[in-house]
Amino acid sequence: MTATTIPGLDSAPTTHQGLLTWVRETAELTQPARIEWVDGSPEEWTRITDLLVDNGTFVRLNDAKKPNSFWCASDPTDVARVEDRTFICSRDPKDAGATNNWMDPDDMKAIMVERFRDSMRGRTMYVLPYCMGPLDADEPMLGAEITDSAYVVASMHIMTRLGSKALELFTKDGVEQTFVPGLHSIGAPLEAGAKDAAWPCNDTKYIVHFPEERLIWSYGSGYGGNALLGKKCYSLRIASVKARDEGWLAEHMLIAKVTSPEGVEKYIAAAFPSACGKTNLAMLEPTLPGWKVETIGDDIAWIRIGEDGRFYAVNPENGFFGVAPGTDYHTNPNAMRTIEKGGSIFTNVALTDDGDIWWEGIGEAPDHLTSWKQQDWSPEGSELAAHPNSRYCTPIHQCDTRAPEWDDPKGVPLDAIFFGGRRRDTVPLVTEARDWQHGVFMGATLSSETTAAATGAVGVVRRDPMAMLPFIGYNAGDYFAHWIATGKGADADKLPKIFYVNWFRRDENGAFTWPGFGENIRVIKWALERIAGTAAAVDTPIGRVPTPEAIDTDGLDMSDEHLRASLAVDVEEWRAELPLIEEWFDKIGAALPSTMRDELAALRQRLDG
Ligand code: GTP
Ligand code: SPV
Ligand code: MN
Repeated sequence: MTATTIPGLDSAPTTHQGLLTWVRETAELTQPARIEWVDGSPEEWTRITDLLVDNGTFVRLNDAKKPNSFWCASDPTDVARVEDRTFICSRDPKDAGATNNWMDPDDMKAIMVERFRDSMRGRTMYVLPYCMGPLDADEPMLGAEITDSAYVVASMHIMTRLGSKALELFTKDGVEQTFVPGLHSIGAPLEAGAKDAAWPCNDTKYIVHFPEERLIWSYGSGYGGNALLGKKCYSLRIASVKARDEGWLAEHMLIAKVTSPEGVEKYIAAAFPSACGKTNLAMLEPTLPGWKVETIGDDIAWIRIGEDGRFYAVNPENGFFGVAPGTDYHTNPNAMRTIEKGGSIFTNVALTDDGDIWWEGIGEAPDHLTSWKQQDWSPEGSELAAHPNSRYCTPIHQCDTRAPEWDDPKGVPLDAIFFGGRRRDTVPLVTEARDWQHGVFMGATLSSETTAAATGAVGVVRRDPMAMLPFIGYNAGDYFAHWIATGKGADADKLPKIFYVNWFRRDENGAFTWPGFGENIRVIKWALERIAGTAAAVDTPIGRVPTPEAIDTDGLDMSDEHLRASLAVDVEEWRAELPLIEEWFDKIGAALPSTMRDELAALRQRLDG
């Protein structure tokens, strides 16, 4: 079939020649049965979700419990990001660096073109124009995804500013604007008369970025960060390259507004690796009376330096794609209230017999469930009902705690940046960096146990710089240099203060030493008091940590022993980190800024001193 005979090609609602040419060429390559231009309307949501129900991909939830919401189970092999199949195909391998998979872009394209050839046969090819970040930004950050997955269409309805309003911006002021093209295919052509799978995908997966071309090609997976290309692929991997070139930062960070009982408003951002607490902190319900936390973003921050020299952060997303297990009215009541309102997609959680959702940590299990593997499940069995990386996908506009300025194109001025990881030992509850460069060192050497958010072993400690290991679109050494340069370019007293936190330290019985969640406001309070110059700290070899008295423990139900254990800096444990940091720096190689080695040498000296 030549593309001109594919239904839908002629009905393009745009005159943008670049977009039209790309759509036509992609249709000729992938040979879909029809083409649909996605408009992002509520009618379209209804039509697409109905289609997904008819196809057996979605189960409509009980309207009385979760209105306009859907349960979905993926193929059991397609449940998380695939880091070993994710590539940065820069022209020069040096530009991908030691932390990314690399292949020559021409070689990669030759392989992938054969994968994409005829890959949409029998399917609908959807064209999704979208905008990451506010539509009224000076430079709207446009993208277009071509996909053969209706699940992706429904999810992008929630996660991005999708459809007609974004498409209008493609020809803003009569000028054809640039956009990031993302081609996605699940790699499962549907032969005539064949019955479709509920979650079609391919055993072979490629998640590929061409940074110089600002281009994304994704094949074989329908899941989350592999397939919703506006999220990690665009807003982190491609955006980080653009940010390097233009002097800003694209980071894996939540953004929140914190108001004290005195009414002082501060903005914070925090980078924690996947499944390490961003969404929970972004929606935190403070246990300290009078404190208020409002949500601006829960996963990604684009940070630009304003005319006044401060760091302004914008959330490019429009919804939450949050980890379900562990979420309940005690840990994250605001997430619960958000999803209760409906319009949500639940992937790989369990389904109750009365058409509601369930997961580990949401309360007592009913006697019978349909597990994420679509099997009968009862509490007596040993299998998990929900996959550990099961997710809710829900619109940000129905989150009661969203800050009024959440979609201000200017962004919000950051007062503090928190780096954090999941470590059962070594890393104390909170440490304040001495200065910007020391803070960058803390971020660059951040370590965390791997989680179910990516395929592979769980619980293995690895370096995850700025929580960006799987998302830096270029050389990690250059990325650290960019962080240092960004700080140098800004007014020193306007720089956000940097802190390093760990909610996940454990005692000898394996229990968390710190209660976490809503109690984390106590740590934020200390950090903001440090900025104001009113809280006490002790200087340790790794940075400044609170004295136990400096943490507000009013009304906190926890032993003094656990508090001290949370805050402890154990010199021997930190000495054991040194060779690991050394090894990590050796891996990064020549691109590592010498200041990072200086920081390591200084840390070593302080630990020995
Ligand atoms: P991604 O969406 O994958 O980027 O994860 P995230 O960083 O947003 O993590 P999220 O807030 O969803 O938390 C991941 C898991 O950690 C969930 O099971 C939470 O219940 C748990 N968690 C979050 N905050 C805390 C905390 O302060 N203490 C403890 N013990 N667990 C926490
Ligand atoms: C993460 O893994 O950091 C996520 C989920 O937020 S995904 O969208 O799959 O990247
Ligand atoms: Mn999250």
